[in-house]
Formats: sequence, C-alpha cells, structure tokens
Amino acid sequence: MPKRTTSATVAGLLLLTLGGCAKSVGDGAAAPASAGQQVQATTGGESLCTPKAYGGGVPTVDLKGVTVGFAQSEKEANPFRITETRSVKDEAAKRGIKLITTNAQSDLNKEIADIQGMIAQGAKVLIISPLNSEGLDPALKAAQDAKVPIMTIDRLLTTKKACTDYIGWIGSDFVKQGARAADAMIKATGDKGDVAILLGASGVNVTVDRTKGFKDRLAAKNSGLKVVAEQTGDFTREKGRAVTEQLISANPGINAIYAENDEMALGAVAALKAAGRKPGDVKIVTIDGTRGAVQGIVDGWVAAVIESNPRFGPLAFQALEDFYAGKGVPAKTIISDKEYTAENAEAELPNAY
Ligand code: GZL
Repeated sequence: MPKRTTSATVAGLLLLTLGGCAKSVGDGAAAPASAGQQVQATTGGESLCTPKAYGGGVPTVDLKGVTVGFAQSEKEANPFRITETRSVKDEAAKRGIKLITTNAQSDLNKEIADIQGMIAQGAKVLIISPLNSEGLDPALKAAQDAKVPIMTIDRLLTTKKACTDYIGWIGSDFVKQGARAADAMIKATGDKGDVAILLGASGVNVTVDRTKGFKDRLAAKNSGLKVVAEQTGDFTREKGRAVTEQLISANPGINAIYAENDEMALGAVAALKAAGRKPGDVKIVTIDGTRGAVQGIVDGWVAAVIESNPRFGPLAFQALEDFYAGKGVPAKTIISDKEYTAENAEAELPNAY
C-alpha cells in the first residue's frame, strides 16, 4: 500500500532552484545553489508538452488540489535514493502538494504494482524514477487508461516517447559522466595500467551510457590504460565488494577501478582494505557524490568522484507546474553535475549527500 506523506500547509519560503541560481520567494535564506539541481540544457526541439498534447489529451488539474504519486525504484540503502526521495518529499511540502510515495525495493514487478496502486488510490499525477529503462509497460498503460500523466526523473525509458508515454525526463548526461571519469582516471594513474570496471545494474541506460562514455574517452585520448575486466556490482556495496575481491585475486596487477556508482566504490574500498592494500595503491574513480565517497577522497582511498545530483524535487515539480500552466515541458532536461577531487573534496564535503 503506498505510504501517505501528507504535506503540511506551507508557510513562508518557496524556494526555486532553477537554471543555476537559487531564488527565494519570501523570507529565509536560499539553499546553496550547488546543492540543488541546475539545468545545463534541454532538448526535444520546439514541441513542449502540455495537457492538450500529452497522449491524446489529459485534464488540467490544480496541483494543490490533487494527490501526486512518487514511485521510487531502488532500496533506500543507497544515499542517492535517500536524497532523491527526500528532495521530492520536501518540494511537495514546500508547495503544499499532497504526496504519496512507494519504493519498489529494486524489484521491477513491485514498481509496476506500486504505480498501479497509487493510481487506484487516486493519484492524478505521477513522478516516476524508473528501476529499468524498459519493462514498465503495464504501469504506463494503467496511467494512460486513467489519464494520469507521468514525469520521469533519473533513468530514461529508452523505448518510450516523450509527451506520449510520459511528459518529459530530467536527469544527468550519463555518457558525459563516463567521459569525465575517464579523464579523472587518466590523471590519477598517469595514463598507464590495468583498469577494472564495476558495472552498474543491467537493463539500465545509466550503466550503458557510463560504460560507453568511459571507454570512448579512453579510445579518443589514445590512453595507455587497458580495461582488463568488467563485471556488474548491481550498484550495491555488497556486490561491489564481492566482485572486487574476485577481480583483484584474478588480476593482481589491477591499479585502477572505475566504479559506476559510489556504493560499489565503497564496497571496493572495503575489499582492498581486507586484502591489506593501502590508500592509493589502486586508483578508484566513481560516480554519484555521496558523503562516503567524497570522504574517501579525503582519506586517500578514492581519486575522484563525478557527481550525479539526485535532488530532483524542485525541477520535477516545476516541470509539472509548467505542464499544467500550458507553458509546456521539454522532452529532456539535462542537469549539470559537479566533480570532487583531492583539491576540493574537504571544502566541498557539505555539498555531498
Ligand atoms: C543515476 C542513478 C544511479 C546512481 C546509483 O542517476 O540511476 O542509480 O548513480 C543508483 O547510485 O543506483
């Protein structure tokens, strides 16, 4: 049964963090702009999605007068998920919007059931963080039949159409994250050695893109680094540790690990510690920007962290407001992501999540 998070009436501050600056309406200090997501680019051409254009037309509603459902994908063991859900809940509360939330516990069938359940419970609008890039069809159909529009965040529904199956998508440029990770790995290793890749979960565009971005960049720079092993750690710390234990015993010459998320990177650190390795023996570059990984830079275990900012609340609700106001929503809104290095990690730790 979806969990009801009824937001309190909002008094005072409505904080909009858009396009790289934080504007506060009313009193109260604005959050640091770097904490909120900043729009880097939008794509999808001239056609912006409105209720009239969406999937044959849906009713225009007042967001403050309906229930909005948020479907979270993975277990909230990962700070990325904890921060993402917090951001959606906080923004709903700031805007005085009634929100119900579910968590699929990393199970696709449960995410389908969760979405169908929220529609049955009366949600008139949905924000969905998809677990996989495909496979949500029964849920998308239920939403279509009920004329409940969906805003997607984070992972992309690669075989579905904006303004038909969902309003639009907000997320990072995952290919670029992979390329930036390659640049950081080249710098950390002096561009030589054997790299192992801890791949993200399969069936997710994030994994495909972060891998492509990394490998293409190494090739484009004619890097001296060689990818000698790649195995999925399912984006989890336990699996990241188990896979790293196997990789370093099968390939003792590995001097670099590219982890496609921080949870797997921290699992790798645990494996290296257990194997008696010292900080810096193996250069680790990872993606997310969690407190643990950025602290890992300070402690010498991690070389660099490329941010993947999960604070989708403000942009997701702004998109829904633009949708119903008839202003329209672009097919893709790409956010910008910071980078943590030995030079800035200590100072930037408060921005990590
Ligand atoms: C990226 C997101 C990824 C995170 C991981 O936007 O989908 O999923 O990088 C999470 O931490 O598992």
